[in-house]
Amino acid sequence: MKCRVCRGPAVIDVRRHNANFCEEHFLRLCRNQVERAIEQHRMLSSGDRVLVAVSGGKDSLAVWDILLELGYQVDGLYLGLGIDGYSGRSEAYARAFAKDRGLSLEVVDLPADYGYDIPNGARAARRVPCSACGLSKRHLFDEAARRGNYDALVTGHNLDDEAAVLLGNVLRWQGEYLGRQQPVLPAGEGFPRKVKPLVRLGERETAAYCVLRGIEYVVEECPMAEGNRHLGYKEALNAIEERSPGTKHDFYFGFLDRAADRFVPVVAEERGAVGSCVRCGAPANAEICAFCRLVERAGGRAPEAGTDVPLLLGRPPTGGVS
Ligand code: Q46
Ligand code: ZN
Ligand code: ZN
Repeated sequence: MKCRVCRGPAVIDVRRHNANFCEEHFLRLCRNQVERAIEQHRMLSSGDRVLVAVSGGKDSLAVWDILLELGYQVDGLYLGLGIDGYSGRSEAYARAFAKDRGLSLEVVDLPADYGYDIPNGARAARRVPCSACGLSKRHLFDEAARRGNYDALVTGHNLDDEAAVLLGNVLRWQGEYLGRQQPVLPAGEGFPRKVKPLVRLGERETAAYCVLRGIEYVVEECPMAEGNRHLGYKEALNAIEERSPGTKHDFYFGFLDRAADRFVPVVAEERGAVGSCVRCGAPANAEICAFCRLVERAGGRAPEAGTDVPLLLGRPPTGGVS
């Protein structure tokens, strides 16, 4: 197996590109793909202050690392979900990554700061765990980005994630969700710009990137994911990809090129009609936002004003996160 670029010994094959790469040229490929995604979709500008949502897994640590390599100023935000064992291990990887590199990491912890955890809170609120989790993440990531005055919020969604979500949304023709499938959601009405710089990389590639860069990450999957639909869609797409490499890429980027625009007005309508939550001040379509309702039903509590002091590691933040 020889590297396509230098003909030296290859360490990985990327069937989608029908090519093998040595370590140096694979790492370069990953950076190039991220750079290309950022340029193509106008995700970030040089000088942007960026907040990355870090889970301790391969994708979010890889995107943090690549964005730093590309010269962006990036701080991290870790959200503790209170999932037995898994959350503690994930947090340890996120903290170690930040500490070793002198980076700023904000830690928000659902049990300590909001009085509920995902498994019990979801049960009390009669939601499935991933729904309570997704709502909590969206609200708290948005809130941290606003509070810290960041230009953009980065998530580690990769090509496998986006293709699987797209498959799920297409199977049910969920217009509002299809409108959100853009790799960039522009800022507006209290929402930060949200970007997904890993959309041109598959999860096998982000895992290999971490291994080659010596980045340690939590390998186990969240135990709540077991049996959820999203995993089923990933498995189905993996089976198709195995037979026809490049299908995930063509499915997702074909959607972006030919169909995604049709669904954007649905999101614009949804985002346009916002007022403010009377409890937390976040943008909301009702008197009390969905997150505050979830906290209440989950038996938690919103932190009193001034007591929500995030933990910071590494160098002090350069902006409003304190
Ligand atoms: S963390 Fe949360 Fe995922 Fe775990 S509870 Fe579900 S949504 S599976 S990305
Ligand atoms: Zn090479
Ligand atoms: Zn609220």
